[in-house]
Amino acid sequence: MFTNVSNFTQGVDTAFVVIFGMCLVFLIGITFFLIYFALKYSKKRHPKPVDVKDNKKLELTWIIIPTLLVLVMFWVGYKGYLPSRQVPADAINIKVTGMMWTWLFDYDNGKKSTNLLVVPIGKAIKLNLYSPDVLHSFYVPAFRIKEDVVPGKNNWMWFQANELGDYDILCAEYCGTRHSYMLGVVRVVSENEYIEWYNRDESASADAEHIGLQVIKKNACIACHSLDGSKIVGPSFKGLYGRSITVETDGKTRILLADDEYIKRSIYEPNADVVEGYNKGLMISYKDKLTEEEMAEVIDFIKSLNE
Ligand code: HEC
Ligand SMILES: [Cu+2]
Repeated sequence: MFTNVSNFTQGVDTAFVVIFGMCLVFLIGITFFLIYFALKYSKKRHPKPVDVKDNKKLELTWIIIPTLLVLVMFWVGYKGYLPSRQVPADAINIKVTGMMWTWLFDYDNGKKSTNLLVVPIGKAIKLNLYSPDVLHSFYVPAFRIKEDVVPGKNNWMWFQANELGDYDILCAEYCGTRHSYMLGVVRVVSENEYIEWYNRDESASADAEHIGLQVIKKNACIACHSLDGSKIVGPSFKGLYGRSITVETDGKTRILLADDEYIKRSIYEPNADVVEGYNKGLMISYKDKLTEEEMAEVIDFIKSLNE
């Protein structure tokens, strides 16, 4: 509480403590008087109760005091909230895609990151939020920030981190079976470290890894597809190539051979042929996300899992 981890922590914590404090005072006060009056004015001690009617003073008191208290709550809440809608003009823009069940971050130089948001300390960061599938909510508890990620609606949020370190990202909107695994990290680094990271070409440094695997990781396919044969949300990539797959096409069952064409169509039009035993509509189309070259690498990688 009352840390300075982000520029919003103090405003939000103040509102929380003020409202919580008022509630606590009322909880204790009301409970106390409830018991006290129940005993003091019991039928035994007061066989003939007085009927209080039209007491203007009393009525005004219980209207004015609670109204003032509610206004105080509103005021501290408003003061804590307002800055979150006033983003500085020099903020760094980062595109955030919340999808089942991964966070993707796109920087404006083309740099991509999956489940890891790297930001420089002391700089305003504006996050432009998108969802290609269902409702999600981008939530960093330590920063006291949370905003819904809604398909078709371009929400945004901003923050400035004031302390170095790693902070959890959660999804705060129930979005399907693996919602609770939709985790990420905000990494706050020094400005130099940030620039170094921002300009580093990951694909060159990780050349030991198959490019197809890099594409699969970057696009977070592994949130739903395993590489070791185990079934997660979708079928495993292991042993897929060359197998006969039972699919459902427009309500009819048929058997297809998993060749290049099949895999390509599964990725570009996932709902055309749905693999038997799996749910339709979970996988989005990657038509505008994977280039032809990336597609070829993915197919090559899936093939290599058979060796
Ligand atoms: C949200 C979960 C999810 C994500 C993310 C996802 N998929 Fe899928 N995928 C599925 C499901 C479920 C199926 C099976 C139903 C169907 O055919 O649509 C499937 C089917 C497939 C198939 C056909 C598999 C088979 O056994 O016939 C391929 C190939 C595939 N996905 C590739 C990918 C690639 C490549 C990515 C990343 C670019 C990806 N998927 C991302 C859920 C997902
Ligand atoms: Cu989610």
